[in-house]
Amino acid sequence: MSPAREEAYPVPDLGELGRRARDVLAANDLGTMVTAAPNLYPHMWSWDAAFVAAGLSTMSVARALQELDYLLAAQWDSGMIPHIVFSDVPGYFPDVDRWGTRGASPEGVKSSGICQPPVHATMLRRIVERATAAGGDDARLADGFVRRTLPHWIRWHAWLRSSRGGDGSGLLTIYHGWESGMDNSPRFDGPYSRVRPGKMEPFVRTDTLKVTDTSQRPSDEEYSRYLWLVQQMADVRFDDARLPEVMAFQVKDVFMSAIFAAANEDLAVLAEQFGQPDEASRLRQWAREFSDGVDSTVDPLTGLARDRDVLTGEWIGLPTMAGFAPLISTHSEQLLARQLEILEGPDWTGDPRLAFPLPASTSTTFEGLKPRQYWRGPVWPVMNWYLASCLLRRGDAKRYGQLREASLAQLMEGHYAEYYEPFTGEPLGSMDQSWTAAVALEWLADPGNG
Ligand code: 2M8
Repeated sequence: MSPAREEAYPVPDLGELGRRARDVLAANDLGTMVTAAPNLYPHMWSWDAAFVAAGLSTMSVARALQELDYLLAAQWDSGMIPHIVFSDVPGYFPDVDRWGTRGASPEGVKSSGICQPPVHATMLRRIVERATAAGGDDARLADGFVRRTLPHWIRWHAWLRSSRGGDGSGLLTIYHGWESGMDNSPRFDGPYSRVRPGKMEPFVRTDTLKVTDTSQRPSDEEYSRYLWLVQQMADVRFDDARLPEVMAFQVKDVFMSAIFAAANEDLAVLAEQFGQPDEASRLRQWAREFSDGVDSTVDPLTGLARDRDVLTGEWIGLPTMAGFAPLISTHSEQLLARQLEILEGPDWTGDPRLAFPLPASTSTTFEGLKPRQYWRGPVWPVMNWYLASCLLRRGDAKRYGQLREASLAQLMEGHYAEYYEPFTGEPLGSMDQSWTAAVALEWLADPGNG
């Protein structure tokens, strides 16, 4: 780090950061679930819940497992874990009625009808390791939890593999940008441009009532496409087998596929530990299949991984964070080295204009960069922690340490914001985002030096 950078980094007051993170999670906790954020997202989101559970486990393994249990209770008969489990708090749109999932979801479950990236098994493995190291009640609880829930996590992975990745490409298909978790990323501009909304119920958004600077959120036109896709699914009663025939948006999501590859490896470790060697070897096969699938998308010119539009067959090679999918899952040392070089180069964390040397959601030199707009440019703390934790798993304590230092310095500004402006460090979106607080606790709990 340059001397100028060095100076820009105050030594973080870890105690204060940790206390604030705990306060955010406690305030967002409804008792049954920790909502993704107060007001803006007053429900449980699938991948948020997994990150939140990891953060909670630094304080209470029991509370962390309860969070995962609550999510699992909403699992559909097919094996899908829905992307939203609704609380009774009003004020989020689209709500369960607009989703039209009643009858398709299990009796008593109020959920959306799509999925999100499967980070759960990776977070569960983390929690189990933490609990095992603590011993005593924590270890016993985690042991009982894995024994009881392992079949459900395996069913989730089996559903992803068969319904979304059964074509042998080693890549998962998404039918809605919301499934990627990176809703309005420029990755999806091409596929969305071909979604032509038909006749549907009028709607009133609630997100722009809460984030009143509308330049930070997707546009109304984008929302009408999002809702049209919901309607297309509802029209076939969320029948997985019919989605390929009817959906106007179908993308092979490379980042989600890499997450799936890593999660299969983690679930295989748990299956092995808990006496299921056959399941472990099936999961390892999927891990390999999807890590190969991700590697196969890399553009030899840019070195970045690419999505593919299933309906047109076109590659989507924009410089977004998804291009770094191989950092999560590749077995190729050469590819890993090339990706790290790009990551640390002038288009990403090496850009001297950055407030902190952290990867943004798109390259900072990308012509379509919108530094304040959601997934079109801001820095997302949760993603930085996730990528860093993948590097640490590979034994790269040095880079983990650098990302940790910059991430903690970023969070010193006094909020746990959903996302940050890359050049000024201004907090944006929700100011009390649960997963941001959760990953702060993870950074604090794990200095990365073993
Ligand atoms: C955002 O997505 C939701 C829709 O799912 C929204 O904008 O209403 C995304 O950032 C997503 O990745 C995240 O899980 C969710 C809750 O934090 O918010």
